[in-house]
Amino acid sequence: MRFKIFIFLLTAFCSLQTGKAQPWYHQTTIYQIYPRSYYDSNDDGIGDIQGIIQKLDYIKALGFETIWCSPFFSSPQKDFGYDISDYENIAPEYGTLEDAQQLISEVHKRGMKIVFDMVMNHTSDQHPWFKESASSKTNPKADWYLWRDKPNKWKSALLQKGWHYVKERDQYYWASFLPFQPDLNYRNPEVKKAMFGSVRFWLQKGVDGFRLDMFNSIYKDSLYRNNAASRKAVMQKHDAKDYKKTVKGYMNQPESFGFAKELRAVCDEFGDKMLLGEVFGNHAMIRRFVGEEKNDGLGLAFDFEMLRFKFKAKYFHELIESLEKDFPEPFAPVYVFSNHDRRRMARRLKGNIEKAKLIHLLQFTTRGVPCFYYGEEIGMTDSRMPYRKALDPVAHLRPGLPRFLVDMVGETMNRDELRTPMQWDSTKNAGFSSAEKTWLPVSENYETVNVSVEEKKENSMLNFITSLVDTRNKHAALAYGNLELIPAKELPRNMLGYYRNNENEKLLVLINFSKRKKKISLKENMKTVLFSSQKNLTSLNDNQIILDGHSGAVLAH
Ligand code: TEU
Ligand code: CA
Repeated sequence: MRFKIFIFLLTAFCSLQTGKAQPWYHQTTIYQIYPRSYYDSNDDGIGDIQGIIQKLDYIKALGFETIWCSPFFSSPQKDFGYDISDYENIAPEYGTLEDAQQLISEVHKRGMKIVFDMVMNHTSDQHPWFKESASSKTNPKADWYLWRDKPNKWKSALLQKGWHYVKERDQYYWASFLPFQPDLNYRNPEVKKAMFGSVRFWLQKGVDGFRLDMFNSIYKDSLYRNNAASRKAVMQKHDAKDYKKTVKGYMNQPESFGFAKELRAVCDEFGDKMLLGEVFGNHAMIRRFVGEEKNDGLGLAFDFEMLRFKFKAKYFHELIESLEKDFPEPFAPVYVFSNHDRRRMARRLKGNIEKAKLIHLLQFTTRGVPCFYYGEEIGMTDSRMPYRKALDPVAHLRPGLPRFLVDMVGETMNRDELRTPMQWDSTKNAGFSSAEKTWLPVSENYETVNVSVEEKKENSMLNFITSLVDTRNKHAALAYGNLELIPAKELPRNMLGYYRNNENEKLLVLINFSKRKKKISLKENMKTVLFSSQKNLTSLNDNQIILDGHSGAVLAH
C-alpha cells in the first residue's frame, strides 16, 4: 500500500515537472493518410498498407508522432472505404489483417502512434448485417437499422433524400449520408455491443485510438419528429444562437453525448486512447461531445469552421481567442486546415506557398493538436477534374449544378480533386506507383511539386514543415504551454502575435498577414527559433524584428 502511494506521488511529481498532466493525445501532432493515394507497394495503381509501412521513416523524419489512416477495412469502395462491409477485416486492395497488425507494430517500433478511422454511424449496404436486416421484418437483425413505413421530412447530410425504399420489407431505411450507407440503430443494445466489439478488436491489436466518422448523427430523434420538435428536446440556455439553425432531428441527440462517454469508457479499458470526433457544429455543441465539465467524452473533436479561414490577422486572433475560451485545459482544440473531403490549403490560397507556411506556422505553435493532411508538407494543390468523370459519388449528386457556383463558394463537389496520389519524385506517376494507370491521375504539377525536389530546395515548403514540426517537438511550451494573445492594438496592422509559456520557457510567435514589411519593437531581448522565410528582410536586431510581407517567426529568450 505504502509503495503504491509512493508510486502515485512520484508520478504526480513527474507530471508536474514535465507539465505532462494532459494525456499524450492533447500534445501530439497528427498526419492524416488517405491510404489509396499514399504509396502503392505492388503496382496495381492503388496505395496500400505495405506502401504506408515503407513510408513510415519519411513520416518519422517529418517529425509527426501520430498517424491517422482513412479506412482500409473491407468495403465495396463505393465511398472509398467509408462504406464498411466488415469492421474486422481489410479490403484486399489494401492488404490483409497481418499487414494491418504489422503497420501497428512498425509504427510503435518508431515511437509513434496510429489511429484508425471508425465509421460507426453507418455500414455499407453490402454489410451482412444490412443484407439480413433488409431481407424481412422478422429476421434477427430486423431492428439493427432504422426502418419506417413512411419517410418523415428529414433530408440527408447532403441535403438529399435520406429515406430509401426496400421492397422485401415494404419499408424505408434511413441513410444520413449516401443511399448505400444505411445508418445503424444504436438504440438496439446488440448493435452497440457488436460495434464496441470491433472497437475492442482493434484496441487489442494495439491501435492508439480512432477518428470517428460523422459522430453527430450516431443517434436520431427516437420519435422521428421533424426538425422543429427536436430543437426543443436538446436545446439549453447557454447554446449559441446558431445552434437553432444547425440542429436536425438526426443530429446531436442527448444519447449521442452519452454514447461518446460510453465509447470513452471502452477505450479506457486499454489505457489512454485517442478519440477524435468528426463533429460539425459550434463550440458549445463540440463541448457536449468532449465533455461539459470534464474531458470525459471524446478526447478531441474537430472544429471545421477554420477550414474556411480568412487570410487575416483579425480572423485568426478571434479564432484563437474563442478556442482558448471554449476549450481551456483540460480540453484541447484541434487545428485542422485540410482533409480528404475539402479543398487543400494551397488551392484556397491560390497557390501562394508563403501564405500557406503562415497558416501552418500557426497550426503548430498554438495550444492544441495540429491535424495535417498528407501532401500539405509539399504544398500539393487540388487537381481540376470534371464532375461527370468523378469516382467520388458526391460529385454526381447534382448533375445540373454549374461548376462556377461551387467554385464561387470556395468548395468542390468532387473530392477526387484533393485525393490525388502523393507526389514523391519526378519519375513516372510521381513515384507513387509504376502501374500504367493510377486509381486517380497524378496532379499535373508533380515534376516541380514533390518530396525529392523539395528536399533539395532550401526555402521549400517541405523543409519549412520539417523545421516547424521539429521546433514544436523541441519546445515543450509549444506542446503544452499557456497561450497569451497580444492585443491587436499593440501590434502593427494585420499582424498576429502570441506568447507560449511554460515553467521553463517563453516563446513569442509573430505572423505578418500583410504583404507589407513590418517592424516590431520587442519588450525584451529575444533570439530567433524559426523564420517562415529565409529572405534577408526578415531579421532580428537590437530588440527589433523586421518581418517581410507574408512571413512569420518564432522567437525565444
Ligand atoms: O464526412 C462527412 C461529411 O459530412 C462531409 O465532410 C462530407 O464528406 C462533405 O461535406 C461532402 O462534400 C465523412 C467522411 O469524412 C467522408 O469522407 C465520408 O464520405 C462521409 O463521412 C461518409 O462516411
Ligand atoms: Ca497497391
